[in-house]
Amino acid sequence: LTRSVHSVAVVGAPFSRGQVRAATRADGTLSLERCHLKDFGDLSFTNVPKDDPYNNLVVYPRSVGIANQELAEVVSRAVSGGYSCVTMGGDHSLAIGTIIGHARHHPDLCVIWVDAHADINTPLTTVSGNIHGQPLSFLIRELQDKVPQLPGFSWIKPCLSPPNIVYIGLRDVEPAEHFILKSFDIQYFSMRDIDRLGIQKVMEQTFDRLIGKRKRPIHLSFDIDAFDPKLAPATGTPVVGGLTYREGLYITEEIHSTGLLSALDLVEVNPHLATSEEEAKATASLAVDVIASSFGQTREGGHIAYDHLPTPS
Ligand code: B3U
Ligand code: MN
Ligand code: MN
Repeated sequence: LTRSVHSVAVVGAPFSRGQVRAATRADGTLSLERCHLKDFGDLSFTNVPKDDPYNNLVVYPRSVGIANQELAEVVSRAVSGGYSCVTMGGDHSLAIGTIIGHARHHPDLCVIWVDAHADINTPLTTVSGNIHGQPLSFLIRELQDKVPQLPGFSWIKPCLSPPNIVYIGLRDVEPAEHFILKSFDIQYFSMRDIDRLGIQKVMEQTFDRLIGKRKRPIHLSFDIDAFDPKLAPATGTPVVGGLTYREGLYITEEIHSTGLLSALDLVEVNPHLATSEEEAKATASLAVDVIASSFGQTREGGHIAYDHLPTPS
């Protein structure tokens, strides 16, 4: 009954310049059953002085650029070392670095993006100016003739194509983002789709699309704001009507059972935005549940703690 031990690298990326409000690493210690954990520590990002907005709008481009360049190095080192790589954010702009770093070793990876938001604005369509609303625009090859080069972004090599991305949980998509999803035929399951199909069909169709024809490594980019704000209040841009706890964990349980999870981002947990200690704790422990479940913790219990029953003497 014993399962093979999984090697998991944990990277802290307490990075907040992709959005205006600060974000921090989901706190608390992480321990995973059946996993050998290697802590790569918290990255200390380079401070970029005079990081003026691009176009008077897109904030901290150089800081975001260089932080992601460093993060990509660490993730690619972890993945080439045989680890599955967990990155704890930090805001969602860090997915630029984790996905590029992951793709250096696994160019054929696919992405499951669990989020209330599509995070696919270009620097020319963004309204907020925050780069955490734009990471996918820098990663999709087919979009590059619509994406200007930001200062600090020259190292970036887009590594994704529309058929290799599926979104789950969308419910706050801007008009330009919707146009991109439709014109590039990017698959998404909005909250409405989840209501109609149920989370089980959603996962079936997700895997049909991404790994139906060919097995490939999965990059799960999980924004905690995909959950309903009642469950995950400590986040920067909560949106009503999100995933239930059960839907969220079903997603990660199914991803675990493919055996293909190779990197995971857990982002947008921000204890500073909680209005009470309980809110901060609830959000952080939800994040830990998502990670544990992605690496094999099941709701029906473990299979390793007991391998025989005590006999009466
Ligand atoms: N779409 C908006 C809001 C947003 C995106 N991601 C988050 N918020 N977390 C934007 O800023 O581009
Ligand atoms: Mn996001
Ligand atoms: Mn989001």
